[in-house]
Amino acid sequence: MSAKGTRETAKGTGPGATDARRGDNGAALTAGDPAKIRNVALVGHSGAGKSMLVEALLAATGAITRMGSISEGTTVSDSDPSAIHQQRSVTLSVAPILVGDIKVNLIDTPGYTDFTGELRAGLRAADAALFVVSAVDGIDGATVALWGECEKVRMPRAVVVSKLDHPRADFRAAVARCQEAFGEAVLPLYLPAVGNAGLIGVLHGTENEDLEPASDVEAARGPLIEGIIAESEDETLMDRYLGGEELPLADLINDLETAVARGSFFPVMPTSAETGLGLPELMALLTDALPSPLERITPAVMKLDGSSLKPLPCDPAGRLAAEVVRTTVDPFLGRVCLVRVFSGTLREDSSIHIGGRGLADRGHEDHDADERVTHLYSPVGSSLKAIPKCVAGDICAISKLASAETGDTVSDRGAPILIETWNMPEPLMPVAIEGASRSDEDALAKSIGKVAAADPTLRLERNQDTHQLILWCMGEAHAEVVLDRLRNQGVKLQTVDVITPLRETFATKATGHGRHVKQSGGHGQFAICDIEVEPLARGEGFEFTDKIVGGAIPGTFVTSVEKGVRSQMLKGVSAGFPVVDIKVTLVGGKTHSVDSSDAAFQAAGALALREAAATAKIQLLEPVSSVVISVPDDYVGAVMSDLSGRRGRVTGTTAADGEGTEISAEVPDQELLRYAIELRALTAGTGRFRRSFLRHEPLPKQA
Ligand SMILES: Nc1nc2c(ncn2[C@@H]2O[C@H](COP(=O)(O)OP(=O)(O)O)[C@@H](O)[C@H]2O)c(=O)[nH]1
Ligand SMILES: [Mg+2]
Repeated sequence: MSAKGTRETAKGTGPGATDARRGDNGAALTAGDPAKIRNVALVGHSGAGKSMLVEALLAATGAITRMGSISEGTTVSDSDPSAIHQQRSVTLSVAPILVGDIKVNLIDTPGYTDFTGELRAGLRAADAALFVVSAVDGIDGATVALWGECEKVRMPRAVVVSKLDHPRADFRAAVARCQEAFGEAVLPLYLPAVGNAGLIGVLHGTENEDLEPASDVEAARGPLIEGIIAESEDETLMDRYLGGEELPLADLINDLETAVARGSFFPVMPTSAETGLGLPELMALLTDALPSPLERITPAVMKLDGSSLKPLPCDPAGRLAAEVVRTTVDPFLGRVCLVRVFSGTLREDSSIHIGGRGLADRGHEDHDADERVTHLYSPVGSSLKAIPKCVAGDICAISKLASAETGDTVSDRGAPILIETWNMPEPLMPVAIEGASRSDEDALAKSIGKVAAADPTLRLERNQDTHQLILWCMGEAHAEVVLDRLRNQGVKLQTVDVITPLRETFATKATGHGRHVKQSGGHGQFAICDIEVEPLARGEGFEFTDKIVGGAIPGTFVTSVEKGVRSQMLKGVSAGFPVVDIKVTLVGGKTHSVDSSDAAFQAAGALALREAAATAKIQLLEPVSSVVISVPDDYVGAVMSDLSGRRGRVTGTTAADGEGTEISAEVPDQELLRYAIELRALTAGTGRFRRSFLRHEPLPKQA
């Protein structure tokens, strides 16, 4: 497998380093039947143990022969150089395991808020979510909010309590925290036996006679059974149970699995990646209770012209509908796309259509292209194993697609379609960068496009006024990853302060005399004009009137004066920012029959505006944005008082649909430079905001 060999060299672990750990359950890599596939996204706080759990499951099923480590950067999930550097996952990563004859695609997502774009993509590719919660730590607000989002779309979920081997681990306390955060329908399906020697099933019991059940197993049984039958479709069960009947175990397990697959009941599973505790039970849950792709509704599809189509079934023989959930640029393979197939079958050597819409504001123009699938792979982290086909419900990687970007639809060339795109988060933290030298500027211009194409959570802006190159990022950790990627392409660059594009205007009336006269020898220049400048209201722009009587300046030169004034307005008259909201009236001037010219009157017009500015009061204007912040009610007070510290004006609050409050405010852009991270800190990761430019307002002296 040549592709695999190059990947390992790229990882810097030396050729064959990963091979030594790779087992050979290769059969897991091609699935033929959607009923035998599970796609599970591991989500939760950074450091909860998701990547180690993936590693442990890979080892337990023989996909790798021994586990890698987070601190050494040798796990299957975290192979990105930035991930190894930051010691946390920065991208989503897929690794399949084979449990019995079922292929489970484990989709590891980064927990850190900066990388929610990757998390969204992971959930898009998944049919169920595994919330990983550390037995040692609390549950953060962002994870609770994510649970709420999954609830809205009825995403099937289970909770894994991790790190049970840890000296401070307390499973019961962790379950109590889960119930407080996620609700009553979250109940343990297993409890650790005394000494963490194994698990005892609250329903299933255990076949291992050496295990000593913890004292609370019996007590947990009643609530679990009630929890299951409360969600059961069989309404007679509750009556039978309340009537004292002993319900058959098989029926209960059956109902449990149905409720989990429907997204109405959420089992809690104790585990330790370190000791392997709970892994067999977790694998059984993944295959038996979590839904196959056949049980999930596929995303909406439409024709290229936007007209809608009937929903596609998850059928390998159906029309091809697949989606690029992630793109990376591999130094050896070029572009590698991670693809979830929703319908039909992707085959090696087939002709496909690639279409992308709706991300023009992120620098991705709408596009359509016909391409060929030359190489199809099953991904195991960043290692790729060639496969001949990928059926509906499965996840694969395609290399060497020239035009594909994250969010694009892959369909049949003969029957092209588009899948409705998912919600990608808006990057709100600006970082200004420049090349260390002129040649680095050129290299930067070349590389930045590639980096942006791979990352829909990055937005590029070349600011018209300040000429700065701005990277709009999700936060500092994301910015660091983006800068790393640019530096890895050999670009020397530095970050600089973001300049807020101010404006200038006249706060008082003024008159200006523009005299551009050069008549010493040769062809002379002669233009004289007098103007009056008055302030206009905010947003009115520019007005020019000609009040000359008696034709002191002929019409063509009046236009020249206006041109000169306009070009001076772009350059500014005081601090180098464009002048806006003024009215200029041409009131007088002189012309020479030979020496007057367009150029001379332009120069005179510009000079007249500068002269007027010298006697007027010039006011700087700053951009102000309209901001809408959504927070849980608990944080409304803190957010409001923080806003007033930012010179913000709250214009209203409303109850958001669902829960929490939406605060509308007007805030100067200058005060929003780091709001993406500061709001997060203020609200324990739960606050979100969106912003849009509103208007320019006078910049107060002290700002
Ligand atoms: N004691 C113990 N530590 C663990 C376990 N799983 C993960 N860790 C440690 O917890 C930290 C975060 O783990 P990681 O898998 O990167 O978490 P992620 O951010 O959720 O992917 C690392 O230092 C791991 O070594 C476990 O089962 N037991
Ligand atoms: Mg991780």
